Amino acid sequence: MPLVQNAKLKLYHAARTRAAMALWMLEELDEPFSIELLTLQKGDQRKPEYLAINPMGKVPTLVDGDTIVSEVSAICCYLADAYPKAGLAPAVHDPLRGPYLKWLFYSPSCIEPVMIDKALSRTAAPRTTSGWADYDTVISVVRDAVAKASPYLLGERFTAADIVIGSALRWGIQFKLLPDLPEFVAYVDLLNQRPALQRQLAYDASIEQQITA
Ligand SMILES: N[C@@H](CCC(=O)N[C@@H](CS)C(=O)NCC(=O)O)C(=O)O
Repeated sequence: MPLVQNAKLKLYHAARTRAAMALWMLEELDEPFSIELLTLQKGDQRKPEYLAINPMGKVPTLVDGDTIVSEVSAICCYLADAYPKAGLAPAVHDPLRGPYLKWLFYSPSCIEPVMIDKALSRTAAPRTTSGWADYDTVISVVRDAVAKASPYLLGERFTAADIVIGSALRWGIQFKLLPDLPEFVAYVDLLNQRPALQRQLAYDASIEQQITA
């Protein structure tokens, strides 16, 4: 892990959160970065100095020099474009850019809301009112895409969209909020083999040990 103190790239991170996706993304980039660890249980995310960069008081937040980005998909989108050497995004005029952006934002816009409805046993808003569809439709759309993945969503090329969609599927299956369809399991298993994801998981496991020690 190119973890370097005072690096230009800094991730505000907390273990076992959506920030894991931003950390995985940074690991894929292979650029030096530093981590500012927040302990959510202690309320670090509501301290004035953190609210100044993320007024919602949520992790993750990425700082890159003078640029501040929050929202996981926006962070992944930003990093892939700002550090193109890693090849994690199709270029703006590449025909694959459309599906890339769609999958990058499909997770927070559609998959997360239906998972949260399920987790809270909440009656879903009518699909004509909400910005997403009913659970079965949302899942079947992503299932079709994953079934066609060869091996990644956009074909041979791994992109930031795989980080966001793959993470949603991994957590959804783990917490039984998504069905463990063979297509989902095969795709998640493939992503689990990525050394960058393994480094992120090892880092989060180590900080969790420190918090609980
Ligand atoms: N829409 C945000 C969601 C971030 C989020 O909900 N983070 C949670 C952890 S998974 C958090 O910071 N919770 C602390 C709190 O709300 O106090 C994103 O995609 O980055």
